[in-house]
Amino acid sequence: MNRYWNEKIETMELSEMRALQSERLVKQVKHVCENVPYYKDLMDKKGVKPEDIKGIEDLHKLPFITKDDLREAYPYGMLAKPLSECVRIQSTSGTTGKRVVAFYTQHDIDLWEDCCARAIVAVGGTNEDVCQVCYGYGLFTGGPGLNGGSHKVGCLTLPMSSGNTDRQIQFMMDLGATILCCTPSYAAYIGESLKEKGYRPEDNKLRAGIFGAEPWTEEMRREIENLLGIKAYDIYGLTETSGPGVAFECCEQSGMHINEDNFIPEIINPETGEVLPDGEKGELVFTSITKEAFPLLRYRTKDICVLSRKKCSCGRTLIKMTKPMGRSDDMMIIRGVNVFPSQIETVLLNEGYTPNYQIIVDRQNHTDTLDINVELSPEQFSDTIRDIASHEKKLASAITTMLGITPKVHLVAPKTITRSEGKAVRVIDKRKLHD
Ligand code: DLL
Repeated sequence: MNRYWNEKIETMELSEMRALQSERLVKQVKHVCENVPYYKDLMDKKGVKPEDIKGIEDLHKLPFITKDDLREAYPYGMLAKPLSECVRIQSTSGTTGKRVVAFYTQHDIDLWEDCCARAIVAVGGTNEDVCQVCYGYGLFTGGPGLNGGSHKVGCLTLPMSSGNTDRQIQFMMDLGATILCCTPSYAAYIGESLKEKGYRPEDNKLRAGIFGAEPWTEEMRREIENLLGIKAYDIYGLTETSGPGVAFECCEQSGMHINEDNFIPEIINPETGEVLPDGEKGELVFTSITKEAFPLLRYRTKDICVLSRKKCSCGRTLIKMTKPMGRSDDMMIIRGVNVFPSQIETVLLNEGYTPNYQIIVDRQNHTDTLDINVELSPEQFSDTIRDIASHEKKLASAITTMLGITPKVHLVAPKTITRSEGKAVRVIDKRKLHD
C-alpha cells in the first residue's frame, strides 16, 4: 500500500496544482517586491511590474537570480522578513567563493521539514523506524533537514552527523537502524567498512537509504544496495531553496518527485535562458512560492536535468526530475570534449571496479591531460603487475568509448584514495591553478 505524508498535495490533479501555484506565485512576487529592493531593481531593469504576474503562465517574465546575485547581496540583501522573525540560518560550504547564507522563519523550517517528511514516508518510513542521520549537522542543511523530517514522521532519530565511522556502525547495529540518511559516497564507505568488519548485508536491520547532496549514478545505486542489503533512494535540494527535500524518490526509484506546491521548476537552455518544454534536458530553475524569509524567484541552480509528467506507479502526481547529470559548472571541457564525472563513474562500476576514484585534469604543452586513479578492491589487488597493466588498458579503452577521449588510467592499491564522510571530491582540475 502506498503511503503519503500529504496525500491531498502529493496526488493533486495538475489543474488544481496549477491554480495553487498561480495563487501562491502572485502573492510571493508581491511579497518579494515589497521587501527585497535588490530583486525589485532586477524587475525594474527588465521592465516587469508585480501586477504583470497574474499566474504561472507569466512566470517566464520574471528575471533570473544567480549565485552571483546572492554573493552580491550577501549577507542581508535578499532577506524578505525582519531579522526578528527569522529563527535560523544555514549556509553552503563556500568552496567556490563567498558563502551563501539562507534565512528561515519558523514557518519556513516547518515547510522544509515537511518536505523531508514526505521523502521519508515515500521510502516507507513510519514511527516504527529508527532513522540514522549521518549527513553533516550545523551550517550544512543535510543533517538538520532530515533530522526534522524524521522527527515529524515519528521515527526514532539518531542525530549522528558525519564521520566517526566506527561509532556509526556500532549505533547502527546496537540500535537496529532501519533507515540511513547520508551522501551516497559515505553510504558506500559505511558499506565497505561493515564488510571489512566481517558483517554480511543481512546482518544489519537497514532497509532503506535516503542519499543525496552529490551526483551519483545508477551503477553506484546498485553497488550501495548490494553492500548494505537495502533499497537506495535519491533526495535532492540546495541551501538556496531550503535544503534537502525539494525533490525525493518514491518506490519506483526512477527520478525524484518535486514538491511543486512549494517550488515551481522550469528547465531552461543555460546559454540563452529560453524555457524548454518537459522532456528536454537543460538547467533547472526554481521559484520558491511558500518561503517567507529567503524566497528566491527563478533561481538558476546550474544543475542539468530533465522534467517529466509521466504517470508514476506510486500514485503521486508531482512532476519528476531525473537525477542531476552533473552541474553545468562541474562539466569539464577536456580537449574540447564535454565530460561529466558521472560518465566515468558509470564505466568504472560497469567494469567491476570500486566507486573509489579520482579524476585529475591538467595541461601539459598546451594539451589537456586526463588521469584517472581507480582503487582496486583487496581481491583485485592480488593480480600480477602484468595483469594490472592489461586491466588498465582495457578500462582506458572502455572510458574512451564513453567519452571520445583517451584517459590515462592508474589502478591503485586498496585504501589509497581518501574516503569522504560528506560530499566526495571526485575531480582535481589543476588547469585552474596555472591559467
Ligand atoms: O547538498 C542539500 C542536500 C543535503 C541535498 C542532503 C540532499 C541531501 P548544497 O550544499 O547547497 O545543498 O548543494 C546543492 O548539491 O545544486 C546539486 O548540484 C547537488 N545535489 C544535491 N542533491 C543532489 C542529488 C545540499 N540528489 C547542490 N544528486 C545542488 C545530484 C545533488 N546532485
